[in-house]
Amino acid sequence: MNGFLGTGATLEADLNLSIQFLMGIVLLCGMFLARKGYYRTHGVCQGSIILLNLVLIALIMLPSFRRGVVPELQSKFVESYYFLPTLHATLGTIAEMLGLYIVLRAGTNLLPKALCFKNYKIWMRAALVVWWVVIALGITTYYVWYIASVPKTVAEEIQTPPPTPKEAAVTIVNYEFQPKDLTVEVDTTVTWTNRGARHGVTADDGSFAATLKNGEVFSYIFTKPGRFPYYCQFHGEPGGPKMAGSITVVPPGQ
Ligand SMILES: [Cu+2]
Repeated sequence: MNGFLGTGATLEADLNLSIQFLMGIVLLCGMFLARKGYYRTHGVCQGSIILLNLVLIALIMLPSFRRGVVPELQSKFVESYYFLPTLHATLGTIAEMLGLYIVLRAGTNLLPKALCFKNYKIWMRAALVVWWVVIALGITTYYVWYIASVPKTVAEEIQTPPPTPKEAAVTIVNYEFQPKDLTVEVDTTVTWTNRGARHGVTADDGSFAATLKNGEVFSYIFTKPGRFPYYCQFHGEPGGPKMAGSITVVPPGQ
């Protein structure tokens, strides 16, 4: 399902981005609460944000990182597409742990004396700065994943003539090819349009291969009858069952 920010990102990604940004603002407000002497409200405010963030990490960010980044991390670490989310995830983990530590120290008596810091201001300010650096990295990751290359605007798409019988379309959305299995006549041009993070379209028999960022398209003309399975080289493998699809090509008039 597409999100509400109009970038072609998933609803999850849009929700997460918006909530993270709002949480950063709430943390800043929480800082002013402490300055004014409302320590209890301050504690509840910052503590809730840190716990809410833990939920978002578990439900959205960690799964997305494991799906989109981990499989390609070793070979493509230097690319901003993989490097930025990795830096974001590393610093984000540190920020979350720092936050939990401060909550334990300031809000409970659970920590042994040796682990208790004295200078609240320094620890809390450092955590807030790291937290905002992480938010900035998260926004940059969102930009690189979903906005950096969107060559076609919606307006251009509307001007594109409707597909003739010899053209067919597959949309890549939410880690799926839609439709997953498509039947076309010989000499049909099939066009894949990516409406998500980076994906691939690779024939099992190697006859075509492409990598598509969000908004990019790839076309291939099928000139011979047969069944042509393909997969995403980032999130699937030949034969499925993960991210894969097939084009069945039949003689004209069938
Ligand atoms: Cu994919």
